[in-house]
Amino acid sequence: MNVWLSEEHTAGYAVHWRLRDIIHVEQTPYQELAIVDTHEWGRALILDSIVQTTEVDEFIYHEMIAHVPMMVHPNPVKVLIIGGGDGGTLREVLKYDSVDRVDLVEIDKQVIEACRKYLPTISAGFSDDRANIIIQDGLKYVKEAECKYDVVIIDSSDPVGPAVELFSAEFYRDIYELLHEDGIMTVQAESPAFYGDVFARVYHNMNTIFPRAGVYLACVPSYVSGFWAFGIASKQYHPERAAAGRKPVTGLRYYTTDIHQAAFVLPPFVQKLLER
Ligand code: AG3
Repeated sequence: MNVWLSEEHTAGYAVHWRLRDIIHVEQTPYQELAIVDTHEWGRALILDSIVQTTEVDEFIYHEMIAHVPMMVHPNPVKVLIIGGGDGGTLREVLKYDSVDRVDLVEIDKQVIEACRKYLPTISAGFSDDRANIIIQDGLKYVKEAECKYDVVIIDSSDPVGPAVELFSAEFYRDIYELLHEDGIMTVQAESPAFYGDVFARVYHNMNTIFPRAGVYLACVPSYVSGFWAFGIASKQYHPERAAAGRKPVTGLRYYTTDIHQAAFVLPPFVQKLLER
């Protein structure tokens, strides 16, 4: 099969993925959803022609968005994930015995259904009894929810259309209210190389609401530029290192407590994006 998926990153830069197979395509009320099989990256979830996750490198993104906050908190019990319909972040959070419930709020139930069917290694966490799936708009959920969380993770798609609000200070304020007094939030913050304005905006918005805010980096090869950022905001704990004496769960392939600290070291050009 000589079919290529073309992912346009900017008006002048695109990446092409040669496909082995198109496994599933459907139009949901929110987006065009596809599961494809690639040559070197395994299967991938594609939403509106944007690669959201691939079987080969998803562990990097999911370990870094989940284990950094989970290791800063000394004893996370209740966790909220906004988005994350593929289940990768959920799978990582469920690795902690201290966790007794994870609420996952995803707007598009068809993403969850397709990932459960076609991406079983990523979506395995959905069958865990501690996973509570809520099909709702995350913006609405955080305004109305009454329970409190130790860790909130925003695993969103790019800030396009309705997802724009998931990067706003107002949304972060609602999450602040949902966190316990020592709670922590992490967000995916796009590429500092290509979307420096989004990345800087995430940081400043977090900084206006939370006493501590930081950003950290990881290499996620299948994402735009491969150079990816996360934002972390904390009410109390210092986000740049794991809580004293805390040991990572076994079997991780990217996260270590040394990587955790190293990820917060920013090259000067990235640091500069954060200056106002
Ligand atoms: N979360 C962030 C994907 C952003 C990718 N953007 C891009 N390639 N332009 C995806 C969900 C992973 N659980």
